[in-house]
Amino acid sequence: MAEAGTQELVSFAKQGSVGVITINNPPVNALSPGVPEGILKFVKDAALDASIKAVVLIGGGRTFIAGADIREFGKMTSGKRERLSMNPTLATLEDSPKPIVAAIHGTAFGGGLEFAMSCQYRVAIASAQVGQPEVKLGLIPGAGGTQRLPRLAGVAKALDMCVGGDPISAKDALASGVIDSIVDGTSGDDLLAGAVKFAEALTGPHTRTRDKSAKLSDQAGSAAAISAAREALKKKGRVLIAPAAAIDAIEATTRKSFDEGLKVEAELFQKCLFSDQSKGLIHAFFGERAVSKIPGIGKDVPLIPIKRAAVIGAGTMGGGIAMNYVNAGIPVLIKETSQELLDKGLATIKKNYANSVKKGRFSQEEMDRRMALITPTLTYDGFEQADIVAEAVFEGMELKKKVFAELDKIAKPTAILASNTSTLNIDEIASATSRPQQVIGHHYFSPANVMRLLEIVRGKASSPEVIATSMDLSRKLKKVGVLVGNCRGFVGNRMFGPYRREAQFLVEEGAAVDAVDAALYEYGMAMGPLATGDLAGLDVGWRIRKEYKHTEVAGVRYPEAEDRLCELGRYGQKTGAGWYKYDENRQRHLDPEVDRIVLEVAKERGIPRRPIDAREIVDRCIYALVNEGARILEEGFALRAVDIDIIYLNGYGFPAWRGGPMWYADTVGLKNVYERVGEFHQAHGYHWEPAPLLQQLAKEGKSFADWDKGRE
Ligand code: 3H9
Repeated sequence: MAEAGTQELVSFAKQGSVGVITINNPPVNALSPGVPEGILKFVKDAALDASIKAVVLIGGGRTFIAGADIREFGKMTSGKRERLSMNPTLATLEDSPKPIVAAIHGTAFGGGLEFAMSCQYRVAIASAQVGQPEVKLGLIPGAGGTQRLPRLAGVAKALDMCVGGDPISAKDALASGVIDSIVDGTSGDDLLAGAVKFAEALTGPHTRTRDKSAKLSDQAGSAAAISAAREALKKKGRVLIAPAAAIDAIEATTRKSFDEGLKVEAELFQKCLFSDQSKGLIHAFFGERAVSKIPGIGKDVPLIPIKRAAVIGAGTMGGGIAMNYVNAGIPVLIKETSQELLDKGLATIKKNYANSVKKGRFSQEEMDRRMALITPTLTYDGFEQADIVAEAVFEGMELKKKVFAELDKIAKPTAILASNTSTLNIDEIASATSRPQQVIGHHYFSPANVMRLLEIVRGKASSPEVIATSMDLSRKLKKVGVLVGNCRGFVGNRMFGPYRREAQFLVEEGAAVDAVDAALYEYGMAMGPLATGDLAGLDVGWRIRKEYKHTEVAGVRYPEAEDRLCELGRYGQKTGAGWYKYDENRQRHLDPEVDRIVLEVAKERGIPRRPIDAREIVDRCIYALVNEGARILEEGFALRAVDIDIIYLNGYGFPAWRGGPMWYADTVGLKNVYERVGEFHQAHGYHWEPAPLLQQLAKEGKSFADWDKGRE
């Protein structure tokens, strides 16, 4: 969003006695420099114009203001731009002698809602949404939102919106007092007509939101709502700055005057803005959008229309993939090898949908509609009509090649043939067909209907149309699609190998199983690496290790204990035991049998046992990710470091506020990371050979973000 002249960013017109201020800052009318100034100028002009009775503030294009210009925050924290408070501007709007009506379509988010709340009235079309999502960027509202929203909607509602960060509908906004009216119609023109009519009808004195109540201490239930919000945060057990700051700022409305409350908000906003958490979350926000941009594949590449899909395999993955298509309204054929497996797969899908109905996510009619989009089959009949076929059979090269050879005979020439392999070579799979340009990897993460990540694996022949359509489809399926290269384990699992290897080595060297998991949980991972292994099934990795046994380097240390667990049938949660043992409620407990196995391995292999602290546990596991990530980058299997981050945030439970492993390494400083990797190399040898790119960037005093910039 480039800085432009006030005239271009904000314009003014008159409709009878109503002045209309329009913001023209596509795509989302963010409050970039020039926008607040433009609005202020026209509000002041209107105040002096005797022919104007009231003002409408509206967004041009598809939305009202979607918030502050997030790109500006980085400039502020790096000292490139001064942070100017928006409060004097908003006070002028609120003090306007002519009533201002904010006319909302699309989204009034963050600073956008704060602008709207400073107007005397707010109207919206029914499809509009309003929200204070700042917390998702590690921030709190910074232009009076924490002080005005509770005065309009009450403390409890303001807590919901500012601490949770989710938007609310126009209907909800009307019911809770955030807006004053819903205008008929669906378009921006309908909104403008309705808002002008609303403005023309205004008479009498108008209250300012900030005057609605001096203090809110008298409001029923506010104290209880505040302590409930604090309790709920405590239960989450994570130390996130922004949600706690949002509660503190809202609490100020119950103890202080509006102006004093604004000061509290400003201090807390500043603290959040300069936090690493906010920087990590903002990196994640832009990263999610950056991954959709593929060098060499522009908007001119034609997309293959996806109207019908087919899935081979009705197991856990196949069923989840079919649900994704159906949820996006795409009819799907689902094929199995026996009626029994087909029935089982369908029953699981039905159960998942029934759970959603039970939880009130959608109605029974909606579930029936979705189920009707699924056609179970034991044959390839109808596959010739599918625009995409997703293969989700057992992970084995011979079987996959057989399936692709069959598909080659049946599928239409333009169909995308997508394999859900998590490790196998896409080019080899494609070689079973006469059309490798149509073949691509669509690697979903379990449960496939829930996890947001979709690794899109580009084979050497995958066509630009197939890649562009896959990226576009990922959005339609509400996934974050990240394009990766065809190496063993692709990006996510290739890095996960060294991460889990270190966790196992640490146990063999003396760390307790639960100490390893606790250290990484405390770091912010959704779950520790050993517990994650138990959840995913230890046999999966064991099978892969056996398949690749021939690639092991003689004399190089191998994580032995997990193989022993598997040999004993301890595959994790599904067998009631793995690194932990599990009770009937799937609660995990430490198991002395595991300690015995680990000690046996350490003794046999001559591994010295020693106390290991949480810092070493975290550094060993996280830097193993970073070192492998650096290799992947250099070898070109990920387009950018941020792509790796987005994979880890959406598929591996990496904490969003740390921005992803590569961003985290940047925050530590690559020089420091490189030195630590060097220490581990000295102590543990082979596995810790520093990645050349890590070494190079560390020596040049650069970051992974610098590497990405060099590739823009
Ligand atoms: C705030 O307001 C703090 C205040 O309290 C205090 C100070 C006043 N800034 O998501 P899309 C870009 S904090 C800059 O693909 P959609 C985005 O990067 C802010 N850029 O579209 C993308 O660029 P590109 C509170 C922004 O239709 C393009 O716009 N507000 C901003 O799927 C299209 O975005 C928020 O947190 C922005 N604020 O979704 C809202 N927003 O094309 C954040 C978007 O180059 N934004 N861009 O990749 C959103 O949630 C979604 O973008 C939105 C549209 C729902 C608005």
